[in-house]
Amino acid sequence: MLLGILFGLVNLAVAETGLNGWLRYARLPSAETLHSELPVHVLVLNSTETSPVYTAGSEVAQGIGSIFGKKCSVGYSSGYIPPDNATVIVGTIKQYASSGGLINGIPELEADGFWLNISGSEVQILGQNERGTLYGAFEYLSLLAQGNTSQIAYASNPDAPIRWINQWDNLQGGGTHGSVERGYGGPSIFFENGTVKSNLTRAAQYARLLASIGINAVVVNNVNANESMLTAPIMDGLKRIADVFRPYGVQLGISLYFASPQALGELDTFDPLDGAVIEWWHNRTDQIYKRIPDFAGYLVKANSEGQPGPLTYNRTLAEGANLFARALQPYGGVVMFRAFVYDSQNLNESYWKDDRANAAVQFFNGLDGQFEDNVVIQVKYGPIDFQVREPTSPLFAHLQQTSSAIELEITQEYLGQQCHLVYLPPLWKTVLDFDMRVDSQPSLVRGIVSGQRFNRTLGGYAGVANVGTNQTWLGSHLAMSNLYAFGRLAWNPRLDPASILQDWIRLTFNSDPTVLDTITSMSMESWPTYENYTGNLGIQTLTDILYAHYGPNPASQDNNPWGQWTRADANSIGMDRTVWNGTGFAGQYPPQVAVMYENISTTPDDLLLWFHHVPYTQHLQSGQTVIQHFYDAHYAGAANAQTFPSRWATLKSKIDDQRYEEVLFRLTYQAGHSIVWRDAINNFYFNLSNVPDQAGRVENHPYRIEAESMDLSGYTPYTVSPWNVASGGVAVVTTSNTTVGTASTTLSSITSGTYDVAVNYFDMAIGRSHWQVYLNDQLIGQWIGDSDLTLGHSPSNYIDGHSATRITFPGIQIQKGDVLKIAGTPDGIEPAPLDYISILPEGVVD
Ligand code: GCV
Repeated sequence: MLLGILFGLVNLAVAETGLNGWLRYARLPSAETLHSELPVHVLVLNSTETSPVYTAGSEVAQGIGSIFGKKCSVGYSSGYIPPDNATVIVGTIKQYASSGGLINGIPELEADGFWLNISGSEVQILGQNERGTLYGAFEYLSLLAQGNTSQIAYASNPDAPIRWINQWDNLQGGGTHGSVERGYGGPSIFFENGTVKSNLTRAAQYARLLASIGINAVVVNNVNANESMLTAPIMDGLKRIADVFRPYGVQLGISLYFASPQALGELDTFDPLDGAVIEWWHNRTDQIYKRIPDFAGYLVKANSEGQPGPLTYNRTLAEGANLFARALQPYGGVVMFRAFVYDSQNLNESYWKDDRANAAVQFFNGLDGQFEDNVVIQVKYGPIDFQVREPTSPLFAHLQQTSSAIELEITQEYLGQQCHLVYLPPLWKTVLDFDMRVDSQPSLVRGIVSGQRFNRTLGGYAGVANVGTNQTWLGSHLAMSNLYAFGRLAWNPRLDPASILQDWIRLTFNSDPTVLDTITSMSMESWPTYENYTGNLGIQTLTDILYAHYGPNPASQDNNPWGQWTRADANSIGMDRTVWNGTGFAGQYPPQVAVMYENISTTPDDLLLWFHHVPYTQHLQSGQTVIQHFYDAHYAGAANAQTFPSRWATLKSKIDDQRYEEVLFRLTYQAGHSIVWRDAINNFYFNLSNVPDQAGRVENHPYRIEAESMDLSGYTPYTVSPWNVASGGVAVVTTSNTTVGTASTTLSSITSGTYDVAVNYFDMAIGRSHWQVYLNDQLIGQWIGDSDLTLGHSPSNYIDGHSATRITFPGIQIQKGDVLKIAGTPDGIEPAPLDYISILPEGVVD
């Protein structure tokens, strides 16, 4: 069956590509019966074609036509509202009042807020501003598309003014397109050949999707920025992007390269206090605003991971941020200044007290209150870097006279790169709902970033999305729930992740109860499942941090200056971040939180190894030991991932074929890769600690046959690095680039019956090898190693945890004594690597 999926994808009848995301406006099954409750006309108040109000009117008419098959006309009024039944009135509150509309009873709205009043076929959508009107229109359509035509009247206001998307797009690097750093949905939709694309259709479609979830700005280029962003041709191109964004109320921002004046050869310094540098930035900012009057502002990564910044000149981070802030002030622009500042070269693990997690609070120490009012400090949710679990960044508690925004990573860099299903809002909520207890008072992170807790007027949310030209935007249909939920939470962080998800499912697929229940349960289980088979108890995602950030490589965390250390040795594991004996990080929190993390007994199990260095035999609050928890969690996580494909399969015929097959392909891959993860981590810690698994599972695989122990011809054993990503540490590779290798075995100790035959192999990015499986010389399956292309995760050129994968041929009849043979044909320098086969009785996973 899987073979059919692998080869059948291209032949499926064209169905839905995912391009419309959650804005499909699919015809409702109950459409006809609802016709009488629907408007027939949209009246748009005072607007020009580039205004979001105009867009709102067209969207409503188009949506009603598409969802209900009912024609809805659009009219435009410049000052008078004709009496008319069955009409949707669309405009700003101000336009409505000046057209004679009665606004008594409508609550005061905040910037970008809206009033939505649905009374049968009479509907008012009134925004505080033009953008708010469009948000109201999308809210109305979201209700309709979910079959909700109830009478309602309410005002909705965003929790925070900053609701920005960051794209890490490069001007070049993805063939003719720009590449996207940590992007898994293809190359840039904004850049090609070192400049802005001529065709910006996708940019406009993106703005439409984002407007529908309340996003009001996009920073279009990588925080590792290029100075040429500020050259005239690129600024002209940026103007074109801003022009296609504008009808959707989405403003454009850019990331800056701090040393631009020098890098462009125009000055010999970039010292932020130098008069010529100050003038240079003012001048460039003027040039941008001449082209883009509603330009949102700058995003700045400074003195981090090799980027220049104010510290290069011994200036403070505040002096650096204020340089840009002052240039933007005349225009109302904002500087998003990143708190991700650390020294990645000089951290030394042999010093017990060195700790990258301390960096942000240390670098910003004493600067609170020194930033201009239009500076917002953009803080990653945790102190390291978007790991599967981190404590909340303590910096949020230190910025009381400075606005802050939380940076969330929608693109799943350390969380499976869109090849593993991970619905992120439950993770995000652990941070947004975290109470910092500043001055022993309630201080939820969401209250801090919205500005409410410390009375700031700016602040909010930055989501690193990194969509690409792939029709699914993020590379995976199910990953789009994360983008959708980011916008919804930025608007209202009190929402429940499951209920946001269900809106998304109804809009993206349909309201069938099986569809709703299946996708909800899988998605809500997905983060704990992934955490279970990757990195537990706050040890971080145990991925390869020196290469692709994708597959397992626990050893890569330590013995380098990057500071994502685990300090695992033969007896113990974890970072001691206590004040009394460790790096002191726990003391960066306000006292009530600090005391909780300082003590092992009050530290939650899921962050134990983040804060404490303990023996593997340390008992958790759950009663289990650390090491046994590792083993059990990895088995539980991988076991749950095995259920995803069959649960998804219950949706066949309930959703369109294309999306059904594409999702099934990814979930099947995830099930296989989760076993690679499980074994790599368990083997690594078993080998290190020598503590056996109480359940006897680790390094005990009764259903496996190692390739290196089969009869080999044209294949030769190969020692894999890291050893733990291959079963037994060894794979086989062809003896040359042109030799077909075979590995055969006689199944003499098997009971005749029906089995699933799983084959673990390595799909590197350097070739398209071809494998065939024979039973007694009869072909039972074959595949080409090109899933690295289809999947879009960071490619690997090596035999490692990123390329390790599994394919399963279910329901194979095997007789005792049958001969199983794998033939591997290399391609280029990819030597058809093979790890092992498993002959699995029904229901067994190994
Ligand atoms: C854009 C991590 C990522 C980098 C990213 C950086 C950042 O280190 O791996 O790709 O750079 O964070 O957020 O600046």
